[in-house]
Amino acid sequence: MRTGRRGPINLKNFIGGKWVQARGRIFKNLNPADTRQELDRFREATRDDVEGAVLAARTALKSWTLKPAPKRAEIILRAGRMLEQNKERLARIMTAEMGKVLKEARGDVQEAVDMAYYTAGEGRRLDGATLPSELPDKFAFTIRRPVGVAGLITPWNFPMAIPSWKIFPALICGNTVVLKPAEDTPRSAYEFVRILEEAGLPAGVCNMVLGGGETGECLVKHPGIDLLSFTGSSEIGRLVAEHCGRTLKRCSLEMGGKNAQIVLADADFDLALEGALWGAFGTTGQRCTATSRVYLERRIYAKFVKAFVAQAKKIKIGSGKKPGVEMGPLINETQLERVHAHVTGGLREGAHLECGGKILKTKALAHGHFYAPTVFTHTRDSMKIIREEIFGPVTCLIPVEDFEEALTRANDSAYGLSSSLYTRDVSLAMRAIRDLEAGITYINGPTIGAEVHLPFGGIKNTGNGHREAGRSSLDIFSEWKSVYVDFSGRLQKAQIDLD
Ligand code: UN1
Repeated sequence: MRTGRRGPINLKNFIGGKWVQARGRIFKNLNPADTRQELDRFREATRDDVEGAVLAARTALKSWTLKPAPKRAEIILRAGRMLEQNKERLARIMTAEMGKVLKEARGDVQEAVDMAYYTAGEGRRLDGATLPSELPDKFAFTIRRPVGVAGLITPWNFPMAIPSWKIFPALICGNTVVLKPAEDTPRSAYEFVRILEEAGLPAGVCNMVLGGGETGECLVKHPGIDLLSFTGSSEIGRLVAEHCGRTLKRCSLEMGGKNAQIVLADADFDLALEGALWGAFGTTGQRCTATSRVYLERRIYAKFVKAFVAQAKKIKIGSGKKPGVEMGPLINETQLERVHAHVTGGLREGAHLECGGKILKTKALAHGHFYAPTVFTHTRDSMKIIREEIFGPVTCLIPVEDFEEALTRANDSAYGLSSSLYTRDVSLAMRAIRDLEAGITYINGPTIGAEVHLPFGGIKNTGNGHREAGRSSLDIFSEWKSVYVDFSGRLQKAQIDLD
């Protein structure tokens, strides 16, 4: 993404049901596999543009809230069908602007379809609880109320799936929203919002402002926003949380990961190998759930390193559109430089580079942000490549004596998103399920691959106690109200009238 001066502006903001041009700088949407190809242009939303979007969302709030949830669900269901019907087209758009291989882009769209269908079902549920009262002739129950206007800030690595985790639950609960998608993937967001519009979402219920960090900051700080849901780095997440702490806005954060896969000697070796490769290099390592540490029981360590490195070297790299390509580019130059800086830092700290560690500049790849699959061994736990999120195709293979050591070292992290154990030992699998400090644990599966009907999120620096997707997402986007109905006809005093 660059700023520039000329060219037609084809992407606009969506405010109050209208596509309107923003007033800020011009941004270009470039193909990360070949940056000579400009895909789109848009103007960054300014403070005034954000103001308009929040106002539109606030204006639409009352009637949307009063619309029965099953009716809100009908629109979400229609949007799900349209996403499904357009899956191939949307996946191609996504691959072009984001770089992930087509198969994965289809998966990303599918995740949004799944989320739409799952959430539409909630339209006829959205249940509270009916509870006994301690007093006679008194009824007690709970209902969900919307929070209000939700600001949604989404990243570029899952340009449809992650917006769907936020938009659909927010809408089903009766909130209105302002979406600020990542500036690197504006087109996917544009297509998503257009589908919502065509599915019949009333004007102002979902608004979109395009732009970078400044637009995001305007949204976060706008007093008309009641709730912020953010997915991105822990660094920015902390700033969002600080502001929300001061202003008492609700905020749900989904941030980084430093996910570990443990492989015990009794595991199915080939299965664990395949899982680790997919976890480390799928989406070019640009997943918060990516496998960046692999703890291997010493008995299988050498064999695993040899096989893993051999496979990593064979990964076919190129444009995600090309059949047979297994790994696409990184999203932009900043990320490319960042990943490379992590790798050179690792080398400086004394880690051993088994393969990769370089920006790829062959003739075919010269115009994209391609990085070689990178494997480190001989690391120390204090190294930055072991401690910090890299968000690229870089992983570390680490020998351990046994399960106990693997568990301790896997847990020795500031993050706690995903985790995995490969073993045939049921008791150790149960120990891992209980003791791995993470929001997600896979047994005999890689650290990536979450399904939409289960809670998604993590502990420590990964999150702030909320879970997206699943039923738990409803708790982000609704407030509980407790209701007491007294039909005794007299004043009854809880905790005082004991007989
Ligand atoms: C992310 O890692 O950034 O579990 C989101 C997965 C996907 C979502 C990942 N369903 O890998």
